[in-house]
Amino acid sequence: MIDRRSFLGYTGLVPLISAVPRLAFAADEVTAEKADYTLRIGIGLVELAPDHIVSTTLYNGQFPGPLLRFQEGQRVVVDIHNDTDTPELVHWHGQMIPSDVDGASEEGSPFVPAHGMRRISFVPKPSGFRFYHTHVVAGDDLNRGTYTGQAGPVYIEPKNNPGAYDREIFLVMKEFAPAFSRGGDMAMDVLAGAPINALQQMGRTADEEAQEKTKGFEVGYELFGINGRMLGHGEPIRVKVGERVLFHVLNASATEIRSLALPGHLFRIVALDGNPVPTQAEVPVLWLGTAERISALVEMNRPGVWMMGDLADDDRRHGMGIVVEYAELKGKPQWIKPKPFHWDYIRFGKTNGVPATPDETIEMTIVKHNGALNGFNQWTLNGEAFSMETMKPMYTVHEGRRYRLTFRNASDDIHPLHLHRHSFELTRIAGQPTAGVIKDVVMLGGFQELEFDFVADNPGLTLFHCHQQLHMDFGFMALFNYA
Ligand SMILES: [Cu+2]
Repeated sequence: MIDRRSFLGYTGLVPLISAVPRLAFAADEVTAEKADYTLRIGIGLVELAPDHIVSTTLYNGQFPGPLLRFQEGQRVVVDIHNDTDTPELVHWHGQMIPSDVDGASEEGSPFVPAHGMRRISFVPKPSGFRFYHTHVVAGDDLNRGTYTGQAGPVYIEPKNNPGAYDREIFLVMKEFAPAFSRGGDMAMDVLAGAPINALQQMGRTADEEAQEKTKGFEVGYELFGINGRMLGHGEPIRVKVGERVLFHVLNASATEIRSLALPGHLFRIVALDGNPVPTQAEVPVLWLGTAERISALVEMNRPGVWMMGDLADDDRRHGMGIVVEYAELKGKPQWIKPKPFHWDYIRFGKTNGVPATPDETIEMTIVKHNGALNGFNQWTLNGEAFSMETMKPMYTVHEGRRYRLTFRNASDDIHPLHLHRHSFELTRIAGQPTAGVIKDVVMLGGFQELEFDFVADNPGLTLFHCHQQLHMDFGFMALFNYA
């Protein structure tokens, strides 16, 4: 069981791990202060189960990486050591920090050199559930990028603590042992809203024009777990009747959309991507795109021994779940398949919310080109695939202006769209207007449309991309530049 106390105990040790920097720094930088946190990137083992021990790249030799608790607005110094043979990047997902420490080379953040280190410093914000993860390109290397175990939760303590709960539990959902497969993923019926004919037609045209008649590679996984343990192999979450547990759930997958249900219980959504929602609604199932976070309160009012797990039977049987056990009860964990449930962000928005008027609207149409890059699908935004060679910014924004991004998805894939260094407000999902839901990743449905607004309030190069590693590595990125 990883509850707040044990996580705190663990993170308490982190600052004690320190080492002599192997790179030269400006003298004042080194002597001025000692790091508040140290992250070591290195190969290690994750014991998902006694007979399933995987070797992968980790933070501080553990999966997930240590929970880092920051205070909103209080500057932190982090030493990042890279004990691997390849340059690395640590991205502080969901934080509004400068480009050079954000951890994306496209924005100009320096790499942490192989067998070297980098000291960074930033002021954590905004408050809420964030995370950190590697931001290198994996391409065709399944030992790189988010296919590895380089992910860990961040909690930025707010100035005012919202909500009443008895316990806080962090859950990191993650697959291991990836492999490429042909034939493509099945489209999933996850999100509210219907496909748009014109976008389906555009998708068919792209399929016809593609040189390759087969779909490109997708990634599948052998092993699944929550907090690095397969279902039934970690400590169960032990609860008492009447307890109110606040779950902070992170989907740390490289490529997959995940679901989570606890039979007989409802989740009261209090925050999405760490940001409190205007309307707290109860749902039977959580759906999370890659890199999305959900904070949900569960009232423990249905005694039993339960599997809290993914709806996908195959993934759950291969480990995607965790046992929830009421005090004094023993026995085989029970799973009850929930009724089909569509995820609809609008439920958590303002009632009859009308968003502010944007100063400018930018439209992006997303097209998949089957197998166009050595068997990998290529992705284009308005006909252009992002080039890692030129890293040319596609859009220029002006500080203080409000931008509306309109996305049109001419593919059957769900895309978890992510904007760095800014939050955005959802303003329209599948034709329905909405306001008040603030996020940094949002799932765009297959052949659907979506709009979000962001205010250009954090000058510096800013990366936008799909958080599906296969999509971002093969074209699905764009850079925003401040004028
Ligand atoms: Cu995508």
